[in-house]
Amino acid sequence: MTEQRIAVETVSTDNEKRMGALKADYEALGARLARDSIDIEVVTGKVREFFVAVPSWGVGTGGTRFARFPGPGEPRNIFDKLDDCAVIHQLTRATPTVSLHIPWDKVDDPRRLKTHGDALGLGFDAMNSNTFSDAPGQEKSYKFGSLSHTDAATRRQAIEHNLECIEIGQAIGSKALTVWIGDGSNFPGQTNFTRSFERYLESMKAIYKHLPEDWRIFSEHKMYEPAFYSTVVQDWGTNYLIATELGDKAFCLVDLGHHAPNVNIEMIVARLIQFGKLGGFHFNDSKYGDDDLDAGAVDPHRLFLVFNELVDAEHRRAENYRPAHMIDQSHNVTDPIESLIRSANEIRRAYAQALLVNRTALEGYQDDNDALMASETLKAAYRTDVEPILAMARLQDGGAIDPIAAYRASGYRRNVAEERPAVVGGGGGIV
Ligand SMILES: [Mn+2]
Repeated sequence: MTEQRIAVETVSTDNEKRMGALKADYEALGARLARDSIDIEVVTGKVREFFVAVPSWGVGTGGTRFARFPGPGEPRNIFDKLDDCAVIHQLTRATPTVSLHIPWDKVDDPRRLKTHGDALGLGFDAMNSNTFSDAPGQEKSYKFGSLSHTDAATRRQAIEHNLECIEIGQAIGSKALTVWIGDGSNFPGQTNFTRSFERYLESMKAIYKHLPEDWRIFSEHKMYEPAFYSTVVQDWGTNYLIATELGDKAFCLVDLGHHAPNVNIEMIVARLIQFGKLGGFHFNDSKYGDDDLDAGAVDPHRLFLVFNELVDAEHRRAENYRPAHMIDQSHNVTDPIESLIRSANEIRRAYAQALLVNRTALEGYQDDNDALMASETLKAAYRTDVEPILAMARLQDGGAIDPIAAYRASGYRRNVAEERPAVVGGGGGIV
């Protein structure tokens, strides 16, 4: 029996109030879609089967390099974090797994994580290693790099850390390792591009050698930051080279915030799908850089265009296509639970809208070079308000019609603030 963090009655009372309106809206949308020969039940069914993993680090308040302003009831440890993640899943029914970060989520016995997750009905998605900061008591520093470091002993330590992440992951049922490194340089001439990439590849191969048969490894590219002149894994091209060099279990992870402004991310996604190397996503949104804002909050159309590529791949049964969906965000001015609820819904919204694209018509317009109608075909799907589908999907799985309203009605944050001591703010640094 799954332990519910929010009283079931709170959710059902809030749902009662909204049930009549939802039924009317759902019926109206169903009739509208039926005119285009789309069965709303089929779309709702697909949305119900679409899931995205929540990052354990996302339920704590984030910050910028200037400051962090903690909110009430901050999770004290990974068990509190899992409780918060369970709330998000209880209300959205879209986030049954959590992505852990080591060493932040390390406990003496990883089986305790599994037991706590099981009780809450949560599983574990990809493990994230951390060689971009120094853990207390760590022998070698990553100040000048980790997997690509000039010093062999430092590289060895970074490799061992990744192997430890795999080991912990195996104990809790994870099946993937995500590797993002902060390695790079701040000044021209500081590092030799070729040598540092050679060292990185050698280290990654050492990790890959120990990857269990049924696991996948995701490498994540990022054009800049924390290194400001160059990073070792800077773009999708380099990422593709890595995945190809390593082998069949290696894939590229696309974090939407890790590109130059105006880069055509949906096209990168299409290329990686075409060559069987798309591993998955870190969803978030941004205006200027790696802002880690809520998915779909700034540019929902871009999110839709990414999903248009994903549904296209699903539609033509692309080979080696099994992307992992994960959120990677930092919540600085909102209640992290509310931001993650909203993000999970926005990601499902983009998926539902992409499912409405008339692909046969689109292909015809593309073949006829009818640019306007091809563009209109995408626009027609994007303009459709699919909220009744999303709400119905949540309701049918026992979630909330309006999850943020139900969350606020529950008083969850107030309640946990009573047992979790207030965190003092201050120093900068994203957590
Ligand atoms: Mn990321």
